[in-house]
This record gives sequence, C-alpha cells and structure tokens, in this order.
Amino acid sequence: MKGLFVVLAVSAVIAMPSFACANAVGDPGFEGAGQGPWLDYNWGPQWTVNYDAADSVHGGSQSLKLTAGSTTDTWEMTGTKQVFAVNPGDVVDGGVWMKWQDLSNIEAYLECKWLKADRSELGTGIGIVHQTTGSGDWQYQSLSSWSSAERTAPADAAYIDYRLTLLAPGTGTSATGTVWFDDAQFTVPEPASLFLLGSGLIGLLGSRKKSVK
Ligand SMILES: [Ca+2]
Repeated sequence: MKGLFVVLAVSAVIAMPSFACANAVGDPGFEGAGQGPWLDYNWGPQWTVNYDAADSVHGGSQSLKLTAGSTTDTWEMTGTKQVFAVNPGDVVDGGVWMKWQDLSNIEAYLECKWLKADRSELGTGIGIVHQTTGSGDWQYQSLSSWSSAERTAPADAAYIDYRLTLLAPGTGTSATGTVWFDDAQFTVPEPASLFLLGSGLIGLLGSRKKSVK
C-alpha cells in the first residue's frame, strides 16, 4: 500500500512540468490606460507606439500598435517589453496574438532573451517568432514552436525579457509597416503550483487512509 503511494507521488512529480501556470504578463490585453506595466524598448529614432489602439483588437477593446512611419537606412527598432524572474531549469512558454500590415524591409516579432542577475543579456534566448512580409490577420505566434530545451532557463539566468518589437534590419532605405499585438501570454513554473500539488498529495494520502480502515 505504501509502495503504491510512493509510485503515485513519483508519477505526480514527473508530471509536474505540464502543470498549468498562470499568465505572468501584466495587462496582457492592453486594456489599461497607457503604458501600464509595459517598459520602453527602443533603439534609434523611435517609431510610433500606441498602447491604446482601438482600430483592431484580438480581445477586449484595445491592443498594442507599432507603426514604422519613417524611412531609415540603419538599424532601428521600436517596441515594448516586460521582465520576468526565472530560476535555472525553469521551462517557460507563451506567445502573443499578432496582426500585421504592409510589412516591407521590416520584421515584426516576439523575442525572449535570458538575462543575468544584473539584467544584462546572457547572449542567448529563445528564437524569435516573427512575420517579415506583407499582411496577415490575427494569428497566435507561439513560443512552443521552439523546443523545451530552448525554452529552459540556463544556469546563469535570473530573468527573461519578453519583447514585442518592430525592427528594421538595416538593409534597406525604406522600412515600413504596422503591427498589432494583443493577449500576450508568458508562463514560468511557479512555487504556487508546487504548493497546490503538495496539497493534492496530502489530500490523496488522507483519502487513502480513510479507504484503508
Ligand atoms: Ca485587447
């Protein structure tokens, strides 16, 4: 009987990585007024960032809209980001809904980069999920297209940047386009999940004791 419980407990621990985690993104649907918890993330002369766009949404009544409205012949990037704490070995996941229009010499993407404790870049990250040409209607851009090994926090990681951006790769003299982002999603394994799992196991033990007598 005790052996059976150990097997059940071990199975539960093995199944743990698939345990559902809460969305870590603040104001993920851009429904709040203005920038809210989102942080500036720009290089060079800045294009337009609208945190309260209402002309196209995936959910609710607002979205994030990035517009490249000027000509450039150099690297230029406009975007926003949030930073989440991670522990080495954490397997993160997420994505974002994206709609893009008339992209030319430009990339619209979600990018996640591992950061050290001092928040400098580790130099590695999860590959980008992007669109580079033309137009497309709302589509979920998922980090799940990258392997769990690529989504696992390395030994020196303390944080991860979650970036929504519009980037001119510096190869053309005209970079134009518009992208909307909405319903951002990012999950990191949480201690709260372990607590819930522990409560479940205690409950399981309790019910076993009852059934034994
Ligand atoms: Ca929204």
